[in-house]
Amino acid sequence: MKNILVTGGAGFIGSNYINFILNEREDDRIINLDKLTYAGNLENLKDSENKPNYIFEKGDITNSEFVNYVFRKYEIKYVINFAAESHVDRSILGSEIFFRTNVIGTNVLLEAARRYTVEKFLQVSTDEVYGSLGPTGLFTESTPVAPNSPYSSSKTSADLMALSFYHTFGLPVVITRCSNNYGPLQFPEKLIPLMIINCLNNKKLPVYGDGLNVRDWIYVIDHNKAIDLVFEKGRVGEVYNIGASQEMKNIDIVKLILKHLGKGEELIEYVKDRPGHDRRYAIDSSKIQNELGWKPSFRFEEAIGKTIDWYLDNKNWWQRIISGEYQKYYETLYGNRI
Ligand code: NAD
Ligand code: TDX
Repeated sequence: MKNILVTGGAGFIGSNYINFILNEREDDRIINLDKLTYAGNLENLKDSENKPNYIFEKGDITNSEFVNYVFRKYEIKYVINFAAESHVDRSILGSEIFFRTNVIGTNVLLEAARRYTVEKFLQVSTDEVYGSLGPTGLFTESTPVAPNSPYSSSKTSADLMALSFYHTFGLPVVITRCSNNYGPLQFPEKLIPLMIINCLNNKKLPVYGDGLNVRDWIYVIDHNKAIDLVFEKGRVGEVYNIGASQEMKNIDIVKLILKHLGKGEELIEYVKDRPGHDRRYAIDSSKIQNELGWKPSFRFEEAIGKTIDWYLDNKNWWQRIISGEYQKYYETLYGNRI
């Protein structure tokens, strides 16, 4: 049995990961360490919470005393670090917490991993570390890092730190860099759930700038299968890009959601652009495909429909979220843009 510390397991990707893994196998024990920030929601884990090999510990990855206690208590030998502040717009409104959690928090975990001789440490990272692309080309693992937002610069710092722990101390670190995820349980500050929910509420759909920025979309289950493979078989000291080669312009996604929900394009509202808005992301994932045999199984056209249906079927989940603190954030961000 492996004792796997999963941090940030109450967030979007982490909770999908835990639910998926605990459904697949019973021989690993997952210890989910999460601070339960605005983005963390234990309701995401209701399918897993009663499983005997699932444990939840509420805590902050920047608290080294607590992190060390968790490593000791559960004899942690494996770490998958999902925990992060993850939203670019919030990092523009206030960057401090991004550097605290994403950089200091990762440092605390790496130090604990050294102390307790962890056998694998997977750092979940993002394609945003590579900066922005022009109309052509793809990010490969050897593309130089050139982050543009406080969020992406904090993730880049964490990546470089993790690699330095491999080179200096021989800590068995591996890094995944994935493109934009979508699917069930995504917090409604991100493009796809925000547009679905606004559409269902007949609210305006705020498209930044000219709407022609491009993102490369991957269904969250495909991302998590890739993480699992890298966790099991990825070579330490290496970076693996993850992406499903499904580039879309933002405006085309918004129109697709409107069409799927039978609403008119008059709901679209072009608003002031995000400062420093990266124009295009696109991932070359041939390394993980050729070396580890991963390939994505969901096509965007099909999985976006599944995702929209999930939000239609789970109105209670997102209504509870948007009725609280989130309302204040929405006013702060979009009040200034219109
Ligand atoms: P999310 O914001 O939905 O979830 C983050 C989770 O981390 C939450 O449960 C939160 O409570 C927890 N957390 C935050 N600060 C913490 C702290 N100090 N201590 C302990 N827990 C803390 O994020 P997500 O979209 O699920 O992203 C997960 C990871 O994947 C992040 O590292 C992100 O950078 C990376 N990533 C995300 C995407 C994407 O499209 N969402 C793409 C590539 C990489
Ligand atoms: O209201 C909006 N209007 C809009 O036009 C929002 C929220 C977004 N956008 C645009 C900005 C981006 O071009 O949509 C695109 C996607 O935006 P986000 O969902 O905020 O994602 P992004 O900034 O691309 O970052 C995401 O992918 C990489 C995740 O939030 C990161 O955690 C991940 O690392």
